[in-house]
Amino acid sequence: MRLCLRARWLFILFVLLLIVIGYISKLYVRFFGHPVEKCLLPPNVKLRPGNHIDNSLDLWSRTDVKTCTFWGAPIMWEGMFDPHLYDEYHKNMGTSVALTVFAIGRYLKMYLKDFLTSAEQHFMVGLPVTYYVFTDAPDSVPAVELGTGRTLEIVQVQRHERWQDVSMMRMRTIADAIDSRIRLRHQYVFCLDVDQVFAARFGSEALGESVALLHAFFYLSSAAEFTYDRNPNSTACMETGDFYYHAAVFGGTWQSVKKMTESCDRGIMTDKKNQVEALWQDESHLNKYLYQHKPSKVLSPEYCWSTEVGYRRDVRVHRLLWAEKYYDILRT
Ligand code: 5GW
Ligand code: MN
Repeated sequence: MRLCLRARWLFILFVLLLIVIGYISKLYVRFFGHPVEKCLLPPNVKLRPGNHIDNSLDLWSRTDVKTCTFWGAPIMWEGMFDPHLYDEYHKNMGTSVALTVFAIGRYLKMYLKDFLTSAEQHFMVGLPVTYYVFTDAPDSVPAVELGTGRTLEIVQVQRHERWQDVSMMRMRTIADAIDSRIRLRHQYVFCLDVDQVFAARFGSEALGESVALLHAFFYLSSAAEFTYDRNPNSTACMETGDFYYHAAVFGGTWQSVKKMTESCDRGIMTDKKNQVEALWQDESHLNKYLYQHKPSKVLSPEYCWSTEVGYRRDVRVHRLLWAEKYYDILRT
């Protein structure tokens, strides 16, 4: 009887202790931030200045996903940001955005029209945007009705024989276009694959110093599963990394996209000289660069989702969707 009574008291005491510990840790997180994120932040990390728009992000509004990298870059998920606040901010700042897209060979007829039409509905609506369409067939670019302040420029490029080269030459071409046209007119550049369709807001919250996208296939995977280039003869070779980024969407200020694309191009050219090609061509080089030069903002897979992955509760919005691949027709 005595023993039973003592056990009961001990049990009550134990429960009380748990409640107190839980409460203290909650208070700690509230006032000092998440202990894990906190201790992993390198001491020399450059924090955002006090008036930065990204300070309006609510990293705690989503507890089901990772909303911040260990180096302090936000990972953008639905619910974390106020779209109106971002749009107002960028309208006041006079922000103008360049969107580069390549439509070469059969990709033009297959994808460009839907890409542009859907971008008019969802990409940076309300901001001035110029589409830079790189193509080998300027006369075949479809006429698409554009909103006010939005324009389209066609840039003729040479068509490469190998599809791998079509994909890789984009880095050099984007860097050149930034030099010759973009840097005089736009603060930001986004570089996108054409084989995708916008389906919901892809707005000004995505703008940042340097922006990279989590690949829909790998956003829950660990570093060992990432399909980095592992060939030591390639300049893109990497043992480990932070994330697997998808080259179908990247961006940032023109200055940082210029550095990014030039560096990837240098890697690609060095590899060519050494007669090696990285596993996923330009994407492998981009991943290497972003491991060495951490992006200031990371986009969740909402910003480029593939329905092939299936339903995921954490991906609440599909802002951009992979279009169907017709590899049998297109890669011949
Ligand atoms: C054609 C065959 C194989 C691979 C690429 C091409 C190809 C790509 C092309 O013939 N024309 C072209 O404009 N591209 C551009 O490169 C498109 O903007 C395309 O979205 C981008 C990357 O190629 P994708 O989309 O086939 O690559 P994945 O990684 O999405 O499969
Ligand atoms: Mn693609």
